[in-house]
Amino acid sequence: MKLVIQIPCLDEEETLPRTLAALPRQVRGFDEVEVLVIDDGSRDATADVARAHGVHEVVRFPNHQGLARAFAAGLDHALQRGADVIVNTDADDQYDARDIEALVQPILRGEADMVVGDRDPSRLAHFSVAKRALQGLGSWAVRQLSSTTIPDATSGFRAVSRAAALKINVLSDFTYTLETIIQAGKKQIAVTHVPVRARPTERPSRLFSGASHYIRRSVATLLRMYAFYEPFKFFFLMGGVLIAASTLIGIRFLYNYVSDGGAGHIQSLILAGALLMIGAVTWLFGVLADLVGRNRQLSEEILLRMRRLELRAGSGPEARGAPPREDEAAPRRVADRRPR
Ligand SMILES: Nc1nc2c(ncn2[C@@H]2O[C@H](COP(=O)(O)OP(=O)(O)O)[C@@H](O)[C@H]2O)c(=O)[nH]1
Ligand SMILES: [Mg+2]
Repeated sequence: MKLVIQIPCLDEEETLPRTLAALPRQVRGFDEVEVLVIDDGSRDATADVARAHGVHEVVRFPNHQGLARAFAAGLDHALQRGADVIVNTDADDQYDARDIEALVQPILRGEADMVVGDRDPSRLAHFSVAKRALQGLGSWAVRQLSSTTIPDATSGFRAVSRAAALKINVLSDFTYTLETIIQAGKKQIAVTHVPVRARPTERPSRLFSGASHYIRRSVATLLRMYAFYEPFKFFFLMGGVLIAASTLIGIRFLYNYVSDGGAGHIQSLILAGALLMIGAVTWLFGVLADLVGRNRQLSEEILLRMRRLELRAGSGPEARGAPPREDEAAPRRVADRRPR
């Protein structure tokens, strides 16, 4: 069994040595522990610092591509290295590396394929009241959308099994945290959480430039995720609001028509008609978006099979001819073929 610990980094030369020094060299249940650093085009010496501290692989982007891409690239490289379990942690030493052992346990016991470290943000003294409230709200929205019970959705301290890492497709170009939980919920990836310790970090966030940036990006991410994973509901709701408004205005027109002949209220009639049409078209969009969504499911299935074939040609359990896990999906005649 191999554990790969991945750390996405942006300009982390200062805190990375401390983070790396704290990582466990051995973890119960694993024969090997490796460290992978993804340097997202840092302008400081992050990659050199990582190499100097003996990490097993540094993936360096020539330009800045964002945390979500770095996370996804990390999963890809960890899979290529033959990881059975992948742990993601932050470079700012926020998460206590001693908790890695607890984080991987639900996967080792076969109870989950994704484990999110729960910092209990409502009680984190070093978070401001506003940050705690925002995180609480964001986590609540993610729970609604994903039908999971994850209390701390923005936590970057996570463990994912090989099977889950193969299935996850990060599409956001901002952060992976919310999207991966929603995907886990939608793709029937068993997800759970364990309590972890978190330390205050003094350095400014690399991810957000301030509270308003944080809110804008999080709301945009959640709205997009909702449209993406529940397209029919999303457009049905939007169309419903328009049609409800059209009905109210229409009733107002009818009332005026009956009471005083409707003279001078023709604008209401036009507005009601226009809203009704836009609402109906929005519902039609919902049907289209639903069909597109089905198509995406097929594409994701193809991607999953391709990843397996790719990995089979390279290294890792697939290359050694290990059969895919039972629950990884339905009949897979192509993927099940032994390598020649
Ligand atoms: N690759 C990459 N990593 C990032 C980016 N922004 C933040 N990170 C890394 O993601 C982790 C969490 O970032 P941090 O600034 O601590 O976020 P916060 O704790 O949510 O404020 C750290 O390891 C950062 O180096 C980015 O744009 N690209
Ligand atoms: Mg941090």
